[in-house]
Amino acid sequence: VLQKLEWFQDQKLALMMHWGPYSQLGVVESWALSDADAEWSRTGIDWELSGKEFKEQYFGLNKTFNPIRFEPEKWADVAAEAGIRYLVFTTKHHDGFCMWDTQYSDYKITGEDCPYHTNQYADICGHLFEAFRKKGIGIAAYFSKADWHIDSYWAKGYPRGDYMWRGPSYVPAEHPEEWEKFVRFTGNQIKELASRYGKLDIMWFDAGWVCEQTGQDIRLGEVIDEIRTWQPGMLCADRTIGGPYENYITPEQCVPEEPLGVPWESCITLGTSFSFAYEDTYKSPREVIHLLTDIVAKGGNLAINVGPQPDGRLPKGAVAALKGMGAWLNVFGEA
Ligand code: FUL
Repeated sequence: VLQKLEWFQDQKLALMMHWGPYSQLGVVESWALSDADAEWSRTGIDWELSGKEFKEQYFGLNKTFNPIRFEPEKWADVAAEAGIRYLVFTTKHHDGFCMWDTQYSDYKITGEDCPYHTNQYADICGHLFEAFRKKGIGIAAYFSKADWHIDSYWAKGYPRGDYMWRGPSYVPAEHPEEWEKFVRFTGNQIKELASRYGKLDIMWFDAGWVCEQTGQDIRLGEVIDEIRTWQPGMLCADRTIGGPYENYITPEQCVPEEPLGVPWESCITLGTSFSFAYEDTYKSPREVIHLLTDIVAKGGNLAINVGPQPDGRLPKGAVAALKGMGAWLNVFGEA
C-alpha cells in the first residue's frame, strides 16, 4: 500500500464522473430522494408532486435510461487527450442504481426493465474500465455505502416510513437482522466489483455518514482486507483518514489552504454540479489549470468532475475545457 501511495501522489490528475438515471432529469445526483434534503436538492423539480410521487417517478427513471450514444473508447480518448491519469467513476451513487451487472440487485443497468440492458456496452463499468486501462489510465471505483433503493436500508413499514433521510429507515440497533442484511449486501457488492472487473487501483467510498449517523459499523475493514488478498495494494478513500483501510482524504469542492501532510485529492466540478445539468457552464481551461497548479504545489491531486449526458455523450463544453487543459499540459506538464 505504501508503494501504491507513492504512485497515487504522482498521478496528480483524475477524471471523476457522476452518471446514472438521474442524468435524464438534469438534477443533482440522488439527493432529491432524501426528504431531509429536499429543499436544496429538488430545485427545478415539479413541486406539485408529493415526495412519495416524486420518489416513485425517480425510481422509475431506470425504465427510460438508454444511453445509446455511449462509446467508452471515445471517453477514454478525451481523457487521454486531457492528460488524465486515473478515472473515478460512480459504480453506484446513493440512489442505489448499479452501473454494473450485479447479481445482488435488479435496480441496475443490465436489469430487464432498463432498455439499455441489451446494448453491447450494457455492463458499463466493465467496458469503461477496459477502455480507460487500454490508454494506461488507472481505475477508481466510486461506491456509495448508502443505498436508498434496497429494502434492507430504506425498508418500508418502519416507523420512519415514507419520510426518507440519509440514513436507514430504522434504527440499526433495534433491527440488527435488517442491518446485518444490509451490511452483507454491501460487502457482497463491493467484493463483486473488485473481483469481476480487473485491477482496481482505488475504491472510493462515499456516504461516510452512514456509520456516523447509525452508530453502527458497516465492517468495511474486513471486506477490504479480504479484497487486498487478490487486489494487493488497492487504495481506499472513505472521506476520512486513520481508519484501518483508508489511505487518503478527499476535500470536496475546495482546495485546502495549506499542504495537508497526508495524501489527498480534491474533487471539484468542471460544471456547476457533479451530475449532468442542462445548459451547464464549465470552467475554462485556464481556471482548471490554476486549480491544478495550486493543488499540485500543495502536494495533492485534482479529481476534475464531469457529468456525462443521458444519451451517453460527454457535454461539448466539458470536452472543450478538458482538451484545452490537455493542450496546456502537453506543453508545460512535465516541467
Ligand atoms: C458527496 C456526495 O454526496 C455527492 O453527491 C458527490 O458524490 C460527492 C463527490 O460526494 O459526498
